[in-house]
Amino acid sequence: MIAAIDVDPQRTFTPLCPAELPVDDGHNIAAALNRQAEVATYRVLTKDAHPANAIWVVDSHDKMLKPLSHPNADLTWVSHAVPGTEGFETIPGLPAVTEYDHVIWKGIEADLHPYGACFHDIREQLSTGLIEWLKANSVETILVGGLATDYCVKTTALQLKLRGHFDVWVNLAACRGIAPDTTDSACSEMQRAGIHVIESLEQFHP
Ligand code: VGL
Repeated sequence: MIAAIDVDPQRTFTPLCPAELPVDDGHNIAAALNRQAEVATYRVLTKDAHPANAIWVVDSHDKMLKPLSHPNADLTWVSHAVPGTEGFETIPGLPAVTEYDHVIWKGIEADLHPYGACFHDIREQLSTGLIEWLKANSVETILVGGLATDYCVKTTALQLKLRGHFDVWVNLAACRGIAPDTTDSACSEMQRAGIHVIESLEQFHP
């Protein structure tokens, strides 16, 4: 079986929420995500779901990306993806959340800031159940898209490959990255791990 995973396609990571973590053009991936879901049996949604008072929150963008010495929060970020706010909602053009086969919320506790959707913690001890759900549904091949390529997409794809041992395809047409240099190195890192990084769905040959 094939699963398509929409990684954090939330308004917080788009120019629709400039005070949060806007990724250039992040609001324009819905069509590509919908197309990749058409070739899959299952469609999964993952969402960042953070409390506003999380321990890694700073009050301005220039205080971001500072290292933290906490086992489960490596960097500072401005508040983002708080349930009940616009930033938490999915981008326009995606199906209603109830149309997905499975939905994962991550980073719910104030002292957690995971990037990957397979574990609640960056030490990868506390499963979100995503790998288990995919295996229980006989999924072997996974198409990944979402936001952002260089953080949550990369980490989710690596976890699916290295911890889940799935055949993983990252569809760049359905992703946008925060910065060009970290996006390029994310693609290399994923390829080194045996993940297929493809420009568009035309290159998907499972
Ligand atoms: C993300 C930075 C901080 C992401 C999440 O979804 O890629 N990036 N939190």
